[in-house]
Amino acid sequence: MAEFYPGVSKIKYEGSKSKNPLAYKYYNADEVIAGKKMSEHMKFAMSYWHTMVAEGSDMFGVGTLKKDYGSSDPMESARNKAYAAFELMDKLGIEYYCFHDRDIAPEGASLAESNARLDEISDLLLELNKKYDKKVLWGTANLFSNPRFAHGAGTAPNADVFAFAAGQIKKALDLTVKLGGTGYVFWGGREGYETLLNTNMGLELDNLARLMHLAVDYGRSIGFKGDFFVEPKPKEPTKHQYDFDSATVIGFLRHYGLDKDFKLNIEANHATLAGHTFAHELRLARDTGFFGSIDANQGDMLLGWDTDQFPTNIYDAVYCMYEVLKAGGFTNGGLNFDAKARRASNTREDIFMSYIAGMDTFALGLRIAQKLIEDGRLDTFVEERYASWTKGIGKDIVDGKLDMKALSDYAVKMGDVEVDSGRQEYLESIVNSVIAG
Ligand code: XUL
Ligand code: CO
Repeated sequence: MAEFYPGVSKIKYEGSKSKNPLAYKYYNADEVIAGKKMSEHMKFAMSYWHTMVAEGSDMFGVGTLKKDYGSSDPMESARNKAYAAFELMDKLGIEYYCFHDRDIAPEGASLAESNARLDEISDLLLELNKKYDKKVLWGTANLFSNPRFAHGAGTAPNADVFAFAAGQIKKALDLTVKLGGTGYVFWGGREGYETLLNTNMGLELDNLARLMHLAVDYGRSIGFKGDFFVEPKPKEPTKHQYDFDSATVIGFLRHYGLDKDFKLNIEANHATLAGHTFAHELRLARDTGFFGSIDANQGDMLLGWDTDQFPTNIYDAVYCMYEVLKAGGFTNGGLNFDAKARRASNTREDIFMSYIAGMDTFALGLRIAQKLIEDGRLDTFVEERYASWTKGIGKDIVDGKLDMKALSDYAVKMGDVEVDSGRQEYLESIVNSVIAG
């Protein structure tokens, strides 16, 4: 098989002093940190859509990096793309990948033809999974690119569109199971609305939940034991996306009885679009039992849209890995790079440098987060800050022993309260000192 990235050999760990652009400086796959190999902590995944498909077009210009994989025949190109994907993962030492149905095989003239194409390409992917020892992290269906989904998929006003979406999800679940995936993602796509003037919101929300229930029932019936994930996003493409943020999604899942089967796939850039930090979304998921998987990327705070940049912000990676470690690590989820090289980063080497930058950033994040936990000052501070809840009146409140009258009597007797310092600046300086080493 022809090499698609001939200028690049296997990327190795060379340590922080290395100036080699095609080497890891912090990601050392087999190094053990906190009892686990770095590769097991991270579960890095390649996103098929950005890495293998998107050519860098934007609304002002066409693509800057051709990804036809040496053929103008769509199926030949899809096969070559699969070989290229495994060459890339092998060279980067990435174990997992994530895909939409339409990323791996071109859509046909009918659902039946599209499905037949998926059967053919997934046979090849299965063979390549075995040959290279790679796995699917999660699969999903593209329910947003084709014009039939202009008004949504599960939330479309037309029931035929809902049925088509269900057909696609059924197939995408078949593929996920066939390829050994441990997750299935619902990202809203166009599940939202532009104007209430044409929208029956109540029905749309009910239908979205119906589609998810159908997916769970079908998935479990074919032996899918992994997690279903919802990936929150507040806007883009629609003005009001129903899966706005983690809190909204958790409420939705509980309201519709989906909370046993679903967890969250939290994306950094989506968190910031919702006006939250990445860490906030992760903490909420962890504290409510919905922590599942992560789409690692970053936005540009001055732009305010979903730029899907490769993550290079060390603070964000530290706070993210802090949450991952505190959550006990990934089970069915992992760190998927839902990220693309900038349009002007237009060579095949750039995609390697982009992954190296992202993986090294998260490796640094893991190393520093573990040091912060070992350091213990943050944990101790928080523990002491809430100490009043473990004894006396606080414990009685938690144990449900006091009513409003009893609390009022206590407050009247107590006089005023002495309020302690939150010490934010001091705590931030601890983080800096641990980062600086
Ligand atoms: C879109 C997005 C998607 C999902 C998968 O913003 O993040 O790529 O991750 O559909
Ligand atoms: Co994403």
